Amino acid sequence: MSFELPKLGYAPHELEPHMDTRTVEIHHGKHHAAYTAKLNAAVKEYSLEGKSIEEILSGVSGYPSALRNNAGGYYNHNLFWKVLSPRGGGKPQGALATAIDTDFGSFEAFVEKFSAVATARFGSGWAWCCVHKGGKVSLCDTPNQDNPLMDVECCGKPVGCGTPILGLDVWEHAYYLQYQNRRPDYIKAFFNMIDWSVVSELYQKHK
Ligand code: MN3
Repeated sequence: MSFELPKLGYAPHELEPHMDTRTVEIHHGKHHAAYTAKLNAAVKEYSLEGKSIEEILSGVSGYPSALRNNAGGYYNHNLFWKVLSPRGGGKPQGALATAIDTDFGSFEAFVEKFSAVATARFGSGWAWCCVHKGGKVSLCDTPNQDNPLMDVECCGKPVGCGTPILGLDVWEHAYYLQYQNRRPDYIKAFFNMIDWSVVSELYQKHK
């Protein structure tokens, strides 16, 4: 039993014009696929067969960086593709919308703060919106393929940044072909692809 590269819920060209076909093909078919293959090799090497990806992430600090980088790369990209949709955009509804209004003031303020976090992440990494037990939502960012589920520092804390419900890949491989160095344009485009019904489901599941 090994981890599988999840199929996309859309054809690569369907995220146009927000994300170009070639970027989706390379990002999913090469980068994400490579993280998946290397994760499976690390799982075998460290005898972690049968553990869920969440279990592996919660203990990565005890293993060499090959496990941290590839378990993170696998989980992070799974979430990334899952929350995108050709029918994305708009705003969240229901309990998630209420939580965002409570914790950020408004959806517009949330978008502004998330974009600022994603823009400020130096070099390669991720910007996250996470949910906490009780329903609060918060933002954080991590370097490389780290994420808030790992038992490594996030936001200066050892644990406690919550469970990701939305993740934005700000590695250059995620946007360079289409946007070159214009990361802020890519971040704007991201909000035109988010399927808020999927993010809401994750919110309900993990709050
Ligand atoms: Mn990536």
